[in-house]
Amino acid sequence: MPANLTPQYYAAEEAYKKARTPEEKVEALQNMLAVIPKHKGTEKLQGEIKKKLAALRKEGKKKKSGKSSYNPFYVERQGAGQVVLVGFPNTGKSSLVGALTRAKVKVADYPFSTSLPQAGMMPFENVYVQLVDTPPITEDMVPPGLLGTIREADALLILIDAGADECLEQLDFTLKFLKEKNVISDDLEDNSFPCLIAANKTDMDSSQDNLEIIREMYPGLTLYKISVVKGDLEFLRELIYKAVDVIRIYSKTPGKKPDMEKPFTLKKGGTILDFAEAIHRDFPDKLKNAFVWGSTKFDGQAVAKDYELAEGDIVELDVE
Ligand SMILES: Nc1nc2c(ncn2[C@@H]2O[C@H](COP(=O)(O)OP(=O)(O)O)[C@@H](O)[C@H]2O)c(=O)[nH]1
Ligand SMILES: [Mg+2]
Repeated sequence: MPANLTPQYYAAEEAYKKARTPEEKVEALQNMLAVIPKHKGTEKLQGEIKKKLAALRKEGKKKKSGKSSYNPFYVERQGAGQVVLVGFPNTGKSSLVGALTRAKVKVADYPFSTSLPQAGMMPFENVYVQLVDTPPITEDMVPPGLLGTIREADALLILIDAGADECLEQLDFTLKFLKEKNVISDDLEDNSFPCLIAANKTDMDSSQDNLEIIREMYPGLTLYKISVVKGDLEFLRELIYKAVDVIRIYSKTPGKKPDMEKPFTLKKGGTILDFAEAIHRDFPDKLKNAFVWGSTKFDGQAVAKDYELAEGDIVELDVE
């Protein structure tokens, strides 16, 4: 798919090339991410930019040992992917993160009880997805720093309160904000940045009427109805896992059975080289041969380094 990059993007890329200090580079890369058109054709490029950002941050952290530039809105990625929750006060973000993970989040019936992002790991089958609870947004205030957290995510989960009178306004504003900041594109379905939208508190009586209004105003919008209080959240767990868009790859040591319990996860489209790097950063250079069970025609077939892996593949790497 063509990337169809815009002049704004090329300008941002130019600024990156000119950047000298790590800080300038981080800023330039963030800018590139902000203006890059969000669709399937640029997915790979977006991934590369995120990788560079992560590497720079790692470097920065090592040098400063976390002293001067600690950013509480930066949440280090863990597990198969990172999904950031976004929503108004009291929509149930913390409750949901608490229900899906073992994180000790603060749930309260007063607004702004969450002041900084907080991560928890959500189990799904044999992998974990990182969920990030966040401080709320409102028409009057979006916490400074939150946009950075949002941009770093692999996917977003927008939460609205189906029991609240201003349920529709919550959805309107949240989408408007994310579109204005170029996080999501107008066509929600055609987004390289998966964005789930869920309406919580459907156990409340008022929720039916509120959701009916949303259906009228947003025909065709995929809105998942949940109630953290009632539970039944398994389907959401799966949707969240699917949103991070990864494949699971199982590693096999020569002469041994593969480890089917702890898969490595790669972004969809990941290759043998990406897998090698996921195991150890020296591996890509040391890699001699690779064999695949699963997506290949034959079991244990030798493949090239740019071979694109598929969900469930078992891979044996032969390194120097
Ligand atoms: N009725 C109902 N109340 C809920 C539900 N989920 C959360 N709450 C309540 O809504 C309030 C705000 O929840 P919280 O998770 O702190 O919201 P946050 O501000 O978005 O993090 C708390 O009193 C929760 O107990 C739900 O599904 N139904
Ligand atoms: Mg909260």
